[in-house]
This record gives sequence, C-alpha cells and structure tokens, in this order.
Amino acid sequence: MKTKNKGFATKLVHAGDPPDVYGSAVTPIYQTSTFAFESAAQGAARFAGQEQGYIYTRLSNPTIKALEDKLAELEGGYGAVALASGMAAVSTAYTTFLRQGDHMISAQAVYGPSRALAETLFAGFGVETTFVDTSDIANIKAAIRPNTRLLYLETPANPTMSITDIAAASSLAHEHGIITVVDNTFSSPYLQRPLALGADVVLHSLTKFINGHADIVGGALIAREEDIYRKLHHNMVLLGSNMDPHQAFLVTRGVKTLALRIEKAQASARQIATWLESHPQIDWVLYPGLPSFAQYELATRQMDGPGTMMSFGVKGGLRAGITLMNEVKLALLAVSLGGVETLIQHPASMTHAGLSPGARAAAGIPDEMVRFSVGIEDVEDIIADLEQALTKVAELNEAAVAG
Ligand code: LCS
Repeated sequence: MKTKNKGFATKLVHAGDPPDVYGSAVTPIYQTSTFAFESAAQGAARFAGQEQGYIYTRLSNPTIKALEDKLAELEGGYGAVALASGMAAVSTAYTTFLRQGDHMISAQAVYGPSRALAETLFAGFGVETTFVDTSDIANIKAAIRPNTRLLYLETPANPTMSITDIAAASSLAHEHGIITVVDNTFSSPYLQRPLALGADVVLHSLTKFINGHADIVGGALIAREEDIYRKLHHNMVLLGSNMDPHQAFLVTRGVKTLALRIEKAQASARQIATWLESHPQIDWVLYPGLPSFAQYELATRQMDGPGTMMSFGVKGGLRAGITLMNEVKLALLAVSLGGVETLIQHPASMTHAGLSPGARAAAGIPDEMVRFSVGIEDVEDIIADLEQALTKVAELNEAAVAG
C-alpha cells in the first residue's frame, strides 16, 4: 500500500509491505539463506546491480526489506539497514564513518557499551574520541578538530535523560563536514524524527520501543541520503551485522502498535513522574515531561512527547535504591526498556557498570540513580507497586535515623 502522504499510525501498520503473491495480510517469513537464479546470466546481472532481485540473505531478504522500508518511511529517510542488535548498529556506524587517525565527538551520557566500544576497540584502531556534555552546543564546538569525522549523539540519553538540540548540533557539524548520527532509541520516530532536524543517520536499538515486546534484540540505521545508505549497506554486508528474517518478522509485527503503546505508557509515565516527585522518599526525578526538568523547554520543542523513561534518586542513597529494586513485585528488575512490561534497573551496577566511576560521575550517573521504564500495565497497579516498595524504603530510612 502507498503510505507516502498518510498519517503516522497508518504508516506503522502498512508502510513497507510489499504485495504478496497469495495476498497475505502480513509479509511472510522468507526463512532462506539464498535465492535461486533462473540462469547464470540472471545471477551475474543481480551481482552487477543491473537487475533487481534477491541473492543471499546477508545482503537482503524480502522479510528484512519490508521492515527496512517501513523504518525508512517512519524516520523520513532514503533507506534503512536492519541489523542483528542495537550494538551491531553502533559498530556498523562507527566502522562506516571512522578510519585510523580520525576523531569522533560523542555525547558523554550514552548507553554504556556505545561508549566502551569507542574507548576500547576503536581507540585500538587509532580513532580518538572526545566525550562531551552535548546538551551545551558550545562543548561540541570546542571539541571540533580538523580530523573530526563523526558527531555521535543520544537524545534523550540513557539514563540521564539529557537532551541535545539536534538541529543546532547537526548544523554545526555540517559547517565542518562532520556526519551526525543520532541514537533515537529513547524516543522512537513516534516522538522524535532527527533526520528532519538535520541529522544524517538515525540509529535504533529495535530491541526497545520499536519491537516493544521484549522478545528479540535488533538494531537499525536509517540514512537521510542515498550515498550514506549505500555505504551503510555495503559495510553491513562485509561485517555480517545483518538481521535474521525471523527477527525482522517479529519487529514488523511489534512496531504496528508503537503509537498505541507509547500513548498508553507515556500517559502513565507523566502520572508516575509527578507522583514520584512529590513522594517523601524520593530526592529527585529526571523526566522530560516535568516542568522541573532542566531542559523542559528544549524537550517540549524537539519531541512530540516526553516518552516513558525516567530516572530518579531514592532518599537514603544506594542502599535505599537497592531496597526499592528488591521490593517491587510488578515491575521486573531487568535491563532493557521500551517494552510492554514495566522495568526497573540500576545504571551504576548494570547498564553503565562498564564506565569508570569518574566517567559515570561526569556523565551525571550517581550510584543512587534508579532507572524506570514504564510499561502498558494499569497505572494504578504500577503506582501501588512503587508505593508498597517505598514504604519498605521509609522503614529502612527511619531505622537508620533511629539506629
Ligand atoms: N542504544 C541505546 C540508547 C540503548 O539503550 C541500547 C541498549 C543500545 C543502543 C544497544 O542496543 P542492543 O544491542 O541491546 O539492542 N540498552 C540497554 C539498556 O539500557 N538496558 O539493556 C540494554
């Protein structure tokens, strides 16, 4: 179905679906590694790019292509590559834009392994990275060098919720011939479309909101322009970082309800963040939908909604945070985010444990920080769960004062 001028929810359901020979309502799983040619000449023509058609699943596959076309349309890009995981997307992006002797500027608050990959493997390949607080554009400007090739942003950032002005950052990068990649995992294209703001590439861990059902890991890169898309595709094929057809089928199924899931969870997240902020056992809450959020104005301007992710500090520090995580019964104590289930986790000992304590402190990830991903359960149940766990925290804090 042609979805070019249709609304976002219509695109979620229909974009990318190729016509099927049997009229199948959903794109089938083409669980095949290879595709037979009718003749040697046809095989040669396909390899030469003179004839459209499939060759081998690492290069492309109809089930994967249907997802890629949907993602490209949702993000407003020329083309997308679907990848084995979000980290496959990060490593394919770094590999595509960085060579020995190059320099990258990265947001300092990014998903732990995205930073670790730059600090270990890519440092070993002779690529230097400067990590800065990209919420202030002046910090990006000050870090630019003649050999800077890549500006890597994550906004809102995991887990600080720190926001970078994508339009201002991309425009500065373009003045210096620097490619801008934006990890849009925390918002999804339903809430934020970085390509329209000037970014060159959007990155996703599809594991999160886009798939939404905690049953696969996957990633994607969506390019604004054809030549960047071709480079990403070329490197995906060489690196073998491609997705599998069965994974693609599940993501295509999951993404259809993205708007419904985010609307429901976001309404709950607004309520939970407001409730937490006024709770006596909570010190602070970081949620872009709260007027107290330092970048509330930028968040409201840049995003179509504040999303479903938040971080907060429990009174009593790390010990109290651990009590909260051990006492919740509905929320799963688990990493990942953006699924239908509410999840709670501890960045300093889990997702961001790979960062040095100094890097965590500089990135604004204190030991007492707890991260919360709001699911689509009834909000009353999520709040009741937090309430009973916070009662245990209060008892602990009172015992500490008494004792
Ligand atoms: N980018 C962001 C912003 C992420 O949060 C993650 C994973 C990735 C990239 C990597 O994606 P993956 O390879 O896992 O699909 N974030 C996780 C998290 O916060 N908890 O567990 C995984």
